[in-house]
Amino acid sequence: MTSSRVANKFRTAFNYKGYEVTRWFPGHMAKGLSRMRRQLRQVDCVLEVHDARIPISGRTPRFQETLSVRPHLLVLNKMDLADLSRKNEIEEKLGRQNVEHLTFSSCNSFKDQDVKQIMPKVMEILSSSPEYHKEEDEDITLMVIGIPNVGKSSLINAFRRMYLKKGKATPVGKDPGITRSVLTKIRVSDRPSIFLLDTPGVLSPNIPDVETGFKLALVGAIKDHLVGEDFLADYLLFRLNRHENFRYVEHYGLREPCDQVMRVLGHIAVTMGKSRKVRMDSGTGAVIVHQPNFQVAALQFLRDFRQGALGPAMLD
Ligand SMILES: Nc1nc2c(ncn2[C@@H]2O[C@H](COP(=O)(O)OP(=O)(O)OP(=O)(O)O)[C@@H](O)[C@H]2O)c(=O)[nH]1
Ligand SMILES: [Mg+2]
Repeated sequence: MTSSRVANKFRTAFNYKGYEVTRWFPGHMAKGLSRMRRQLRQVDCVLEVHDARIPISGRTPRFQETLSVRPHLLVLNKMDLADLSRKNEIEEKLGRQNVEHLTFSSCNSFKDQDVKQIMPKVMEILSSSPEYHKEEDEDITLMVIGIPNVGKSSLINAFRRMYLKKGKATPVGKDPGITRSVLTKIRVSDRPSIFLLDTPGVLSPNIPDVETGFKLALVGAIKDHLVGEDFLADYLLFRLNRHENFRYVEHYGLREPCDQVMRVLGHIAVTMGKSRKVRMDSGTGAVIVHQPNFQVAALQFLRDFRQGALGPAMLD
């Protein structure tokens, strides 16, 4: 069967009816944003980090409004997890949204090739900025901003590793909302003398639509329970099939691609040996039956996707 004939069997649109994404704008985000605004005067350039798998959606409009008074570089990070076959189209779209300076990076590899290009770009942007007048030995301060979990703190640690040969200065973690303390100033280079301000991930107080919420949750920028793991797993399956990315079939040992999430999750749960006991009424009394643990399977499916085990992704 050719891949396009296989794809015809699948949903061509996801039915969002009845789905909701719970609002998530905790106090540390509001506080963070107002502190960031106040500190702007000391900042020479803003590095906005975003996830390369959602290059267009999910950026916070408030950043653009309030922080755009400073030179700006958009860093699309986690490129190791992204399908960048439509890179030119992405660059054009962002150009139309007034993104003048853009670069891609991955801070998961110790080669740091892509991270190495960032500082020279920043220097280029600064030297072409009309307001920028600095002596050679003056400190340069960059503020790293972005939504949660895109790799802001990882990027800072990568710079330190690269330029100072020093270990982690700011904690990173797989869940969104790791950096909470506002504006930690971290030295990343001696010559030139460069400091980076790490900031907490900040979302829009209201996520504009359910689809954006699903995309943000899939890349781990918001917590799963705001959408619901089972809905999210269904959305992931829809996206994989829609893009004819059938790596999951081999990864989980399925016979063929499938558009029914419960069947896929049931198979994953059985392969993992995960079942749960459920009380059922048999008509003559309650009996305990063993069912596949769909919840555990959904979490595994999401985890595998986020780690790149199901292939590179592009959600926009
Ligand atoms: N695959 C991959 N993972 C990355 C990359 N950069 C960061 N990560 C991982 O993404 C997760 C989040 O990284 P952080 O640096 O804590 O992200 P953050 O933007 O500072 O997150 P908050 O502080 O929660 O806003 C961690 O598990 C990192 O190891 C990358 O380029 N590729
Ligand atoms: Mg952080």
